[in-house]
Amino acid sequence: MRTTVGIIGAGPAGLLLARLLHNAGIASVVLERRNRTYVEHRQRAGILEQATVDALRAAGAGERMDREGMPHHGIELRFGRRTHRVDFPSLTGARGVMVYAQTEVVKDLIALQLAEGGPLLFGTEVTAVEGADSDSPTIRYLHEGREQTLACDFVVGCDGFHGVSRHAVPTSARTTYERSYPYSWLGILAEAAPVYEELIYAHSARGFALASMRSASVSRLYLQVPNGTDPEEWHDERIWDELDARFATDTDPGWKLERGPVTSKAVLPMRSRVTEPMRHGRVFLAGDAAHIVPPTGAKGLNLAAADVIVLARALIAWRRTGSAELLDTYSDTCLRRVWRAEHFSYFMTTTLHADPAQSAFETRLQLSQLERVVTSRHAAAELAENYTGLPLPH
Ligand code: RFL
Ligand code: PHB
Repeated sequence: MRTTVGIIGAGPAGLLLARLLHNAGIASVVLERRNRTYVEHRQRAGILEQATVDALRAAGAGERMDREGMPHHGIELRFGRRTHRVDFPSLTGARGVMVYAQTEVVKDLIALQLAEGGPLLFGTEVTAVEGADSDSPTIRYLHEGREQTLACDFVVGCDGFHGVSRHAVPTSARTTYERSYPYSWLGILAEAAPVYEELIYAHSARGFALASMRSASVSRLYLQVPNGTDPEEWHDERIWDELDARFATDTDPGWKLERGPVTSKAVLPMRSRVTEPMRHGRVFLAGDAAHIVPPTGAKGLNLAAADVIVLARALIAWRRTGSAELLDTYSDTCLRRVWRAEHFSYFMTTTLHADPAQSAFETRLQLSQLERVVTSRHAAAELAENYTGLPLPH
């Protein structure tokens, strides 16, 4: 088989790239290791930045998002047993975010790809990418038990944290920067109406907690837990009690979450990692294949979308004019935004979590920083600009 752009991975990065290329008349093939049901039900992100929302709409993939997604104009920060609101539009010049789950973005993009786009092969495991330095890199993959190859003009590795495409960049040409964190998240989905209108990020002596949502009747909630925690140690009542304790305030002592059946429960490690550069020859990396952030800043999916928007523009320019200029600047352009999001995610994570090794002095610094965010317009605007997302490069 032969195509213009071989895309490895049908997560948000691979699927959005395929859609953007299709809209510009550029052929691609998407190869995905898992089956469709698995990909459509993997519980992950929930927050879309303004630029991601705009890009999905422009790509013709925003119809259900605009019907079912929930626009949010701020977040709540709880600390010191008090609650504060950070208002996005007044701090950022009318920017906001959309609560619309990654599962739904992926479902929408898969449906469009299967109806209108090029081949999308599920159950297809890529084993290697060869010839990155040549004019025709090749993807080796296993499909229905047979090894096959896909010859491409370009290969884009959108295969996430555990993918293989990163290895197409020789170790001598790549540098990885990383950090792990001394805590994880226990994430649950519950059939319970959110009793809050906006997301609540809580700093407490008992650890971090986050209240998010999926719809008017489904809550998505997270608790900081020690690394290595077995989710089975946390029966439902223990989770609800702990969430209530971490969100408690002195001003509204009766405030409690609505409880309901917990339908999914998982422990997620927290990591930061960047691989540079995001390109070697005719192989490009995008999304989690190139960089990971801890989820506290809600940036992972949005960075994945930003990468492929920049890359699609570069491939379209190459096709129309023959110029490789934007392909050559792809990695640097993305990495500037990636490092900003890495810093913001690190800031949100380390300011809101209780590191088991942290001293009382460090806890007071966290509280002082949070106090600054809610009392200084400049500090609040810094958070709001980063959270709603910096504009995409032109
Ligand atoms: P994905 O989604 O991991 O997709 C990669 C795809 O590649 C496939 N694959 C292969 N296919 C073929 N051959 C191989 N050898 C392959 N190896 C892998 C995989 O099966 C998969 O389908 O990467 P992508 O597209 O870069 O998207 C990244 C996002 O998924 C990720 O950054 C976000 O989910 C991160 N994240 C959040 N991001 C946000 O922007 N906002 C949020 O609110 C947010 N919350 C979260 C999150 C991530 C979380 N977890 C689970 C780490 C909350 C959580 C709990
Ligand atoms: C989510 O809704 O899953 C979510 C929201 C905000 C985050 C992380 C996850 O920072």
